[in-house]
Amino acid sequence: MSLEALLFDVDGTLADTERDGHRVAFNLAFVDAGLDWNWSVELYGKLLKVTGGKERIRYYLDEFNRSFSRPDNLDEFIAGLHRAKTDHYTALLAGGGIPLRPGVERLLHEARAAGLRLAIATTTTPANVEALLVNTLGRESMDWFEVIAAGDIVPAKKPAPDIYLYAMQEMNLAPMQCLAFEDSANGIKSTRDADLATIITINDYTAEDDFSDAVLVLDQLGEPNQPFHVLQGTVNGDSYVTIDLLRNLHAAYCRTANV
Ligand code: XBP
Ligand code: MG
Repeated sequence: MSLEALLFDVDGTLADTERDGHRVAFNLAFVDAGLDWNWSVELYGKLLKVTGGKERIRYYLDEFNRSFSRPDNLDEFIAGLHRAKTDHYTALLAGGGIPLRPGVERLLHEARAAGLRLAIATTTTPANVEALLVNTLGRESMDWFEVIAAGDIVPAKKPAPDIYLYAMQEMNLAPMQCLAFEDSANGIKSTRDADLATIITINDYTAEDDFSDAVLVLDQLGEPNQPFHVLQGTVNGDSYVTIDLLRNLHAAYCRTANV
């Protein structure tokens, strides 16, 4: 089976958005609401166990702030905090706050030139994806992705496979025709259960995660003048991710899977 499409996670994969983007925006929303909550860099690493901002706030209350006296309508309270957080996050990105990770823009251009189809599969809110793409690649980049599967579009967020299954269904593609790009344990659980071959680029929050199911684990996608470091898997002398490398990885994966 030939490689037809690349499916990308957003947070941590396209850009390092968590520590200096989402975390900061949550804290600003807490200040707006008159709350004394502050999510430190370290605490946020623990909170990342749960994907989705609303789900993360609830997890924080359940596990790290049990003494907080909850309002009667907790769902609406959390939804309000999360709306404010999204406003802060998109404003941070509009200010040019977060660049794409090395190799991302180059690889997207090369994939388009090679005729590969592109999609996004993320737990983050659609407005956040748009803010990142528009402010790093320009508004036209929204059209590069055939499907932008994001946020509450599926009820079960990562580590459930649903968001990837949704994207592939919309594109009428089978897992064996795709490669996925992820950065985290929750991400690879989601791709693995969607039967997708996955390339991981780690970041500070995910470096110790279990990526034994990945076809390749890298520190970053790399550029001609900025070689990647291979942390797991094999490349044949490549120093940055190219379409040829992806086709080779995909072919090897198909051979192993006997398709
Ligand atoms: C990303 C997330 C998101 C963001 C917050 O996970 O966990 O929840 O942190 O986004 P992944 P929202 O990279 O695995 O998709 O606040 O918009 O929900
Ligand atoms: Mg991620």
